[in-house]
Amino acid sequence: MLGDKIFELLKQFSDRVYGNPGTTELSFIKYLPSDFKYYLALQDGVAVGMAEGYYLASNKLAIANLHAAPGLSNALGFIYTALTDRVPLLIIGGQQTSSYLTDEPRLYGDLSNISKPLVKASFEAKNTYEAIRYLNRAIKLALTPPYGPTFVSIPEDLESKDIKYNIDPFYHKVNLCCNEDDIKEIMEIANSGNVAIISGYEIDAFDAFNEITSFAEKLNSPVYAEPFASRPPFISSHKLFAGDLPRRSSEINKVLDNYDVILIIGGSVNNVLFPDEELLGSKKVIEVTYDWIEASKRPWRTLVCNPKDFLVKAIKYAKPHYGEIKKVVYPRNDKVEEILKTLYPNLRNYTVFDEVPSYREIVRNILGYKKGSLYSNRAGFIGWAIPASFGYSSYGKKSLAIVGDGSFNYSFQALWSASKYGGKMKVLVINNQGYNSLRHWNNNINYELLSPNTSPWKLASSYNFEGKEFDDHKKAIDWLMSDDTQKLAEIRL
Ligand SMILES: Cc1ncc(C[n+]2csc(CCOP(=O)(O)OP(=O)(O)O)c2C)c(N)n1
Repeated sequence: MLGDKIFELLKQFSDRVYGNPGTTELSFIKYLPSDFKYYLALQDGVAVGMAEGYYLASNKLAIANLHAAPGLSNALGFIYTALTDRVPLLIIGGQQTSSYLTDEPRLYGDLSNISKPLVKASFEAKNTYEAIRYLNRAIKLALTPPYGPTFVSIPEDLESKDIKYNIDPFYHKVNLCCNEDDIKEIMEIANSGNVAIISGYEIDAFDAFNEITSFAEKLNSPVYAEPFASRPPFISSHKLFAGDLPRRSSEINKVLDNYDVILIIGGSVNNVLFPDEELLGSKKVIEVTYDWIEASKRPWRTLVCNPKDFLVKAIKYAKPHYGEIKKVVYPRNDKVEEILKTLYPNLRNYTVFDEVPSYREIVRNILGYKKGSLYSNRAGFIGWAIPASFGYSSYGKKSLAIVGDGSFNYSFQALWSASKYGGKMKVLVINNQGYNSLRHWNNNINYELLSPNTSPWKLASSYNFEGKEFDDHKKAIDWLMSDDTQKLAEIRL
């Protein structure tokens, strides 16, 4: 049957799928092998967020299952986030019965077109052969850099149809080596002025920490984190680390004012939140990234290749520079700093999923970066951290989601999955009673409107995810981090 063949293919990549099914996915679930796990999420988008967390932990293809038009459309925000975060994610959606699609029955939708702007490719199978071939194609596309989600719609009746098809061992490698002559040319430009390096999330994705450290040391140039870095871009305890670039382009320009050449490696500056002036207008900018889509967004020099390979080959051309290092000045908040300083020595090997919009710079300043230590999303999407954190812990790793009370309310259903399937996941809610990052900008906006006052710990407890509220942050962190059980501590500011 097609259902058996699908799992024969999927087993080459994973042992699990994250989803929320409806009637059109039951025939897919029917063929679930006993050694392949279906992680139930209580909301469609949450399943996609969990799959993203699984990818971050495992570095493997993530698989999600969504329910026809209602489930897919309900999950679009999370799919957009997976696209922006460059997550290799295969989404399988159930479609209505193939012979009646022309009638457009309940649950039917043009799934390919609904998903199209937010995935690398989307397909709908008309028969069993197409289903297996489109799945194979969607997997290859998801795993071709820059990674991203792909979508395959399979009408529910096809799963139980016979198919004669041999699943071959999957082999798909993409080589993104950099050309030596290009590197030489780029490094001549780099050596012509005072260089600042901007380092991005690809350093973590390609595990190029040693390479970027040796390269920066040879150049003797400061390293800044790209704006809204979603994964650790450098080891922040290193003396050349100069901080996270700010949210406004005018402020980024000020920080980088002293440097003539800006070398962006493994990331981009496109993710600036407030584009209030032309970014790096007067500079010689060189961007080295594996992401040709991001590279296309700016007119400056771009080299599209593997940043790790670039660093390995470029180091021999790097000449030392002797400029002053201008460090980023971070925003302050005494209370939040105290909480994070208390947390830091207790973190042990917990990976942080950060979603405290007002305090993100403070989180980074105090907890710092090291390989795989901290994740957030690139899309500016709130509600991502708790599902992603559970997906990460479902792979057997330890995670701590630090979330605002506002962010918590978008996707706390993931705590039900955490409670059902177990794992080592913790949650720290910093409750400032509402949307501080929005209240903060304009005093004329109705404060009440932006201040939903909720009690996340009560919602967590309703799913048997142990939660407690604290005024004293020391007691909160002591309770939260004293063992490896799943817990949520809420601190009211
Ligand atoms: C899915 C989504 N909806 C709405 C927003 C807009 N938004 C950005 S921050 C924010 C408030 C977040 O509140 P909280 O997590 O408590 O953090 P705080 O602003 O208080 O620091 C909102 C609603 C968003 N970024 N993403």
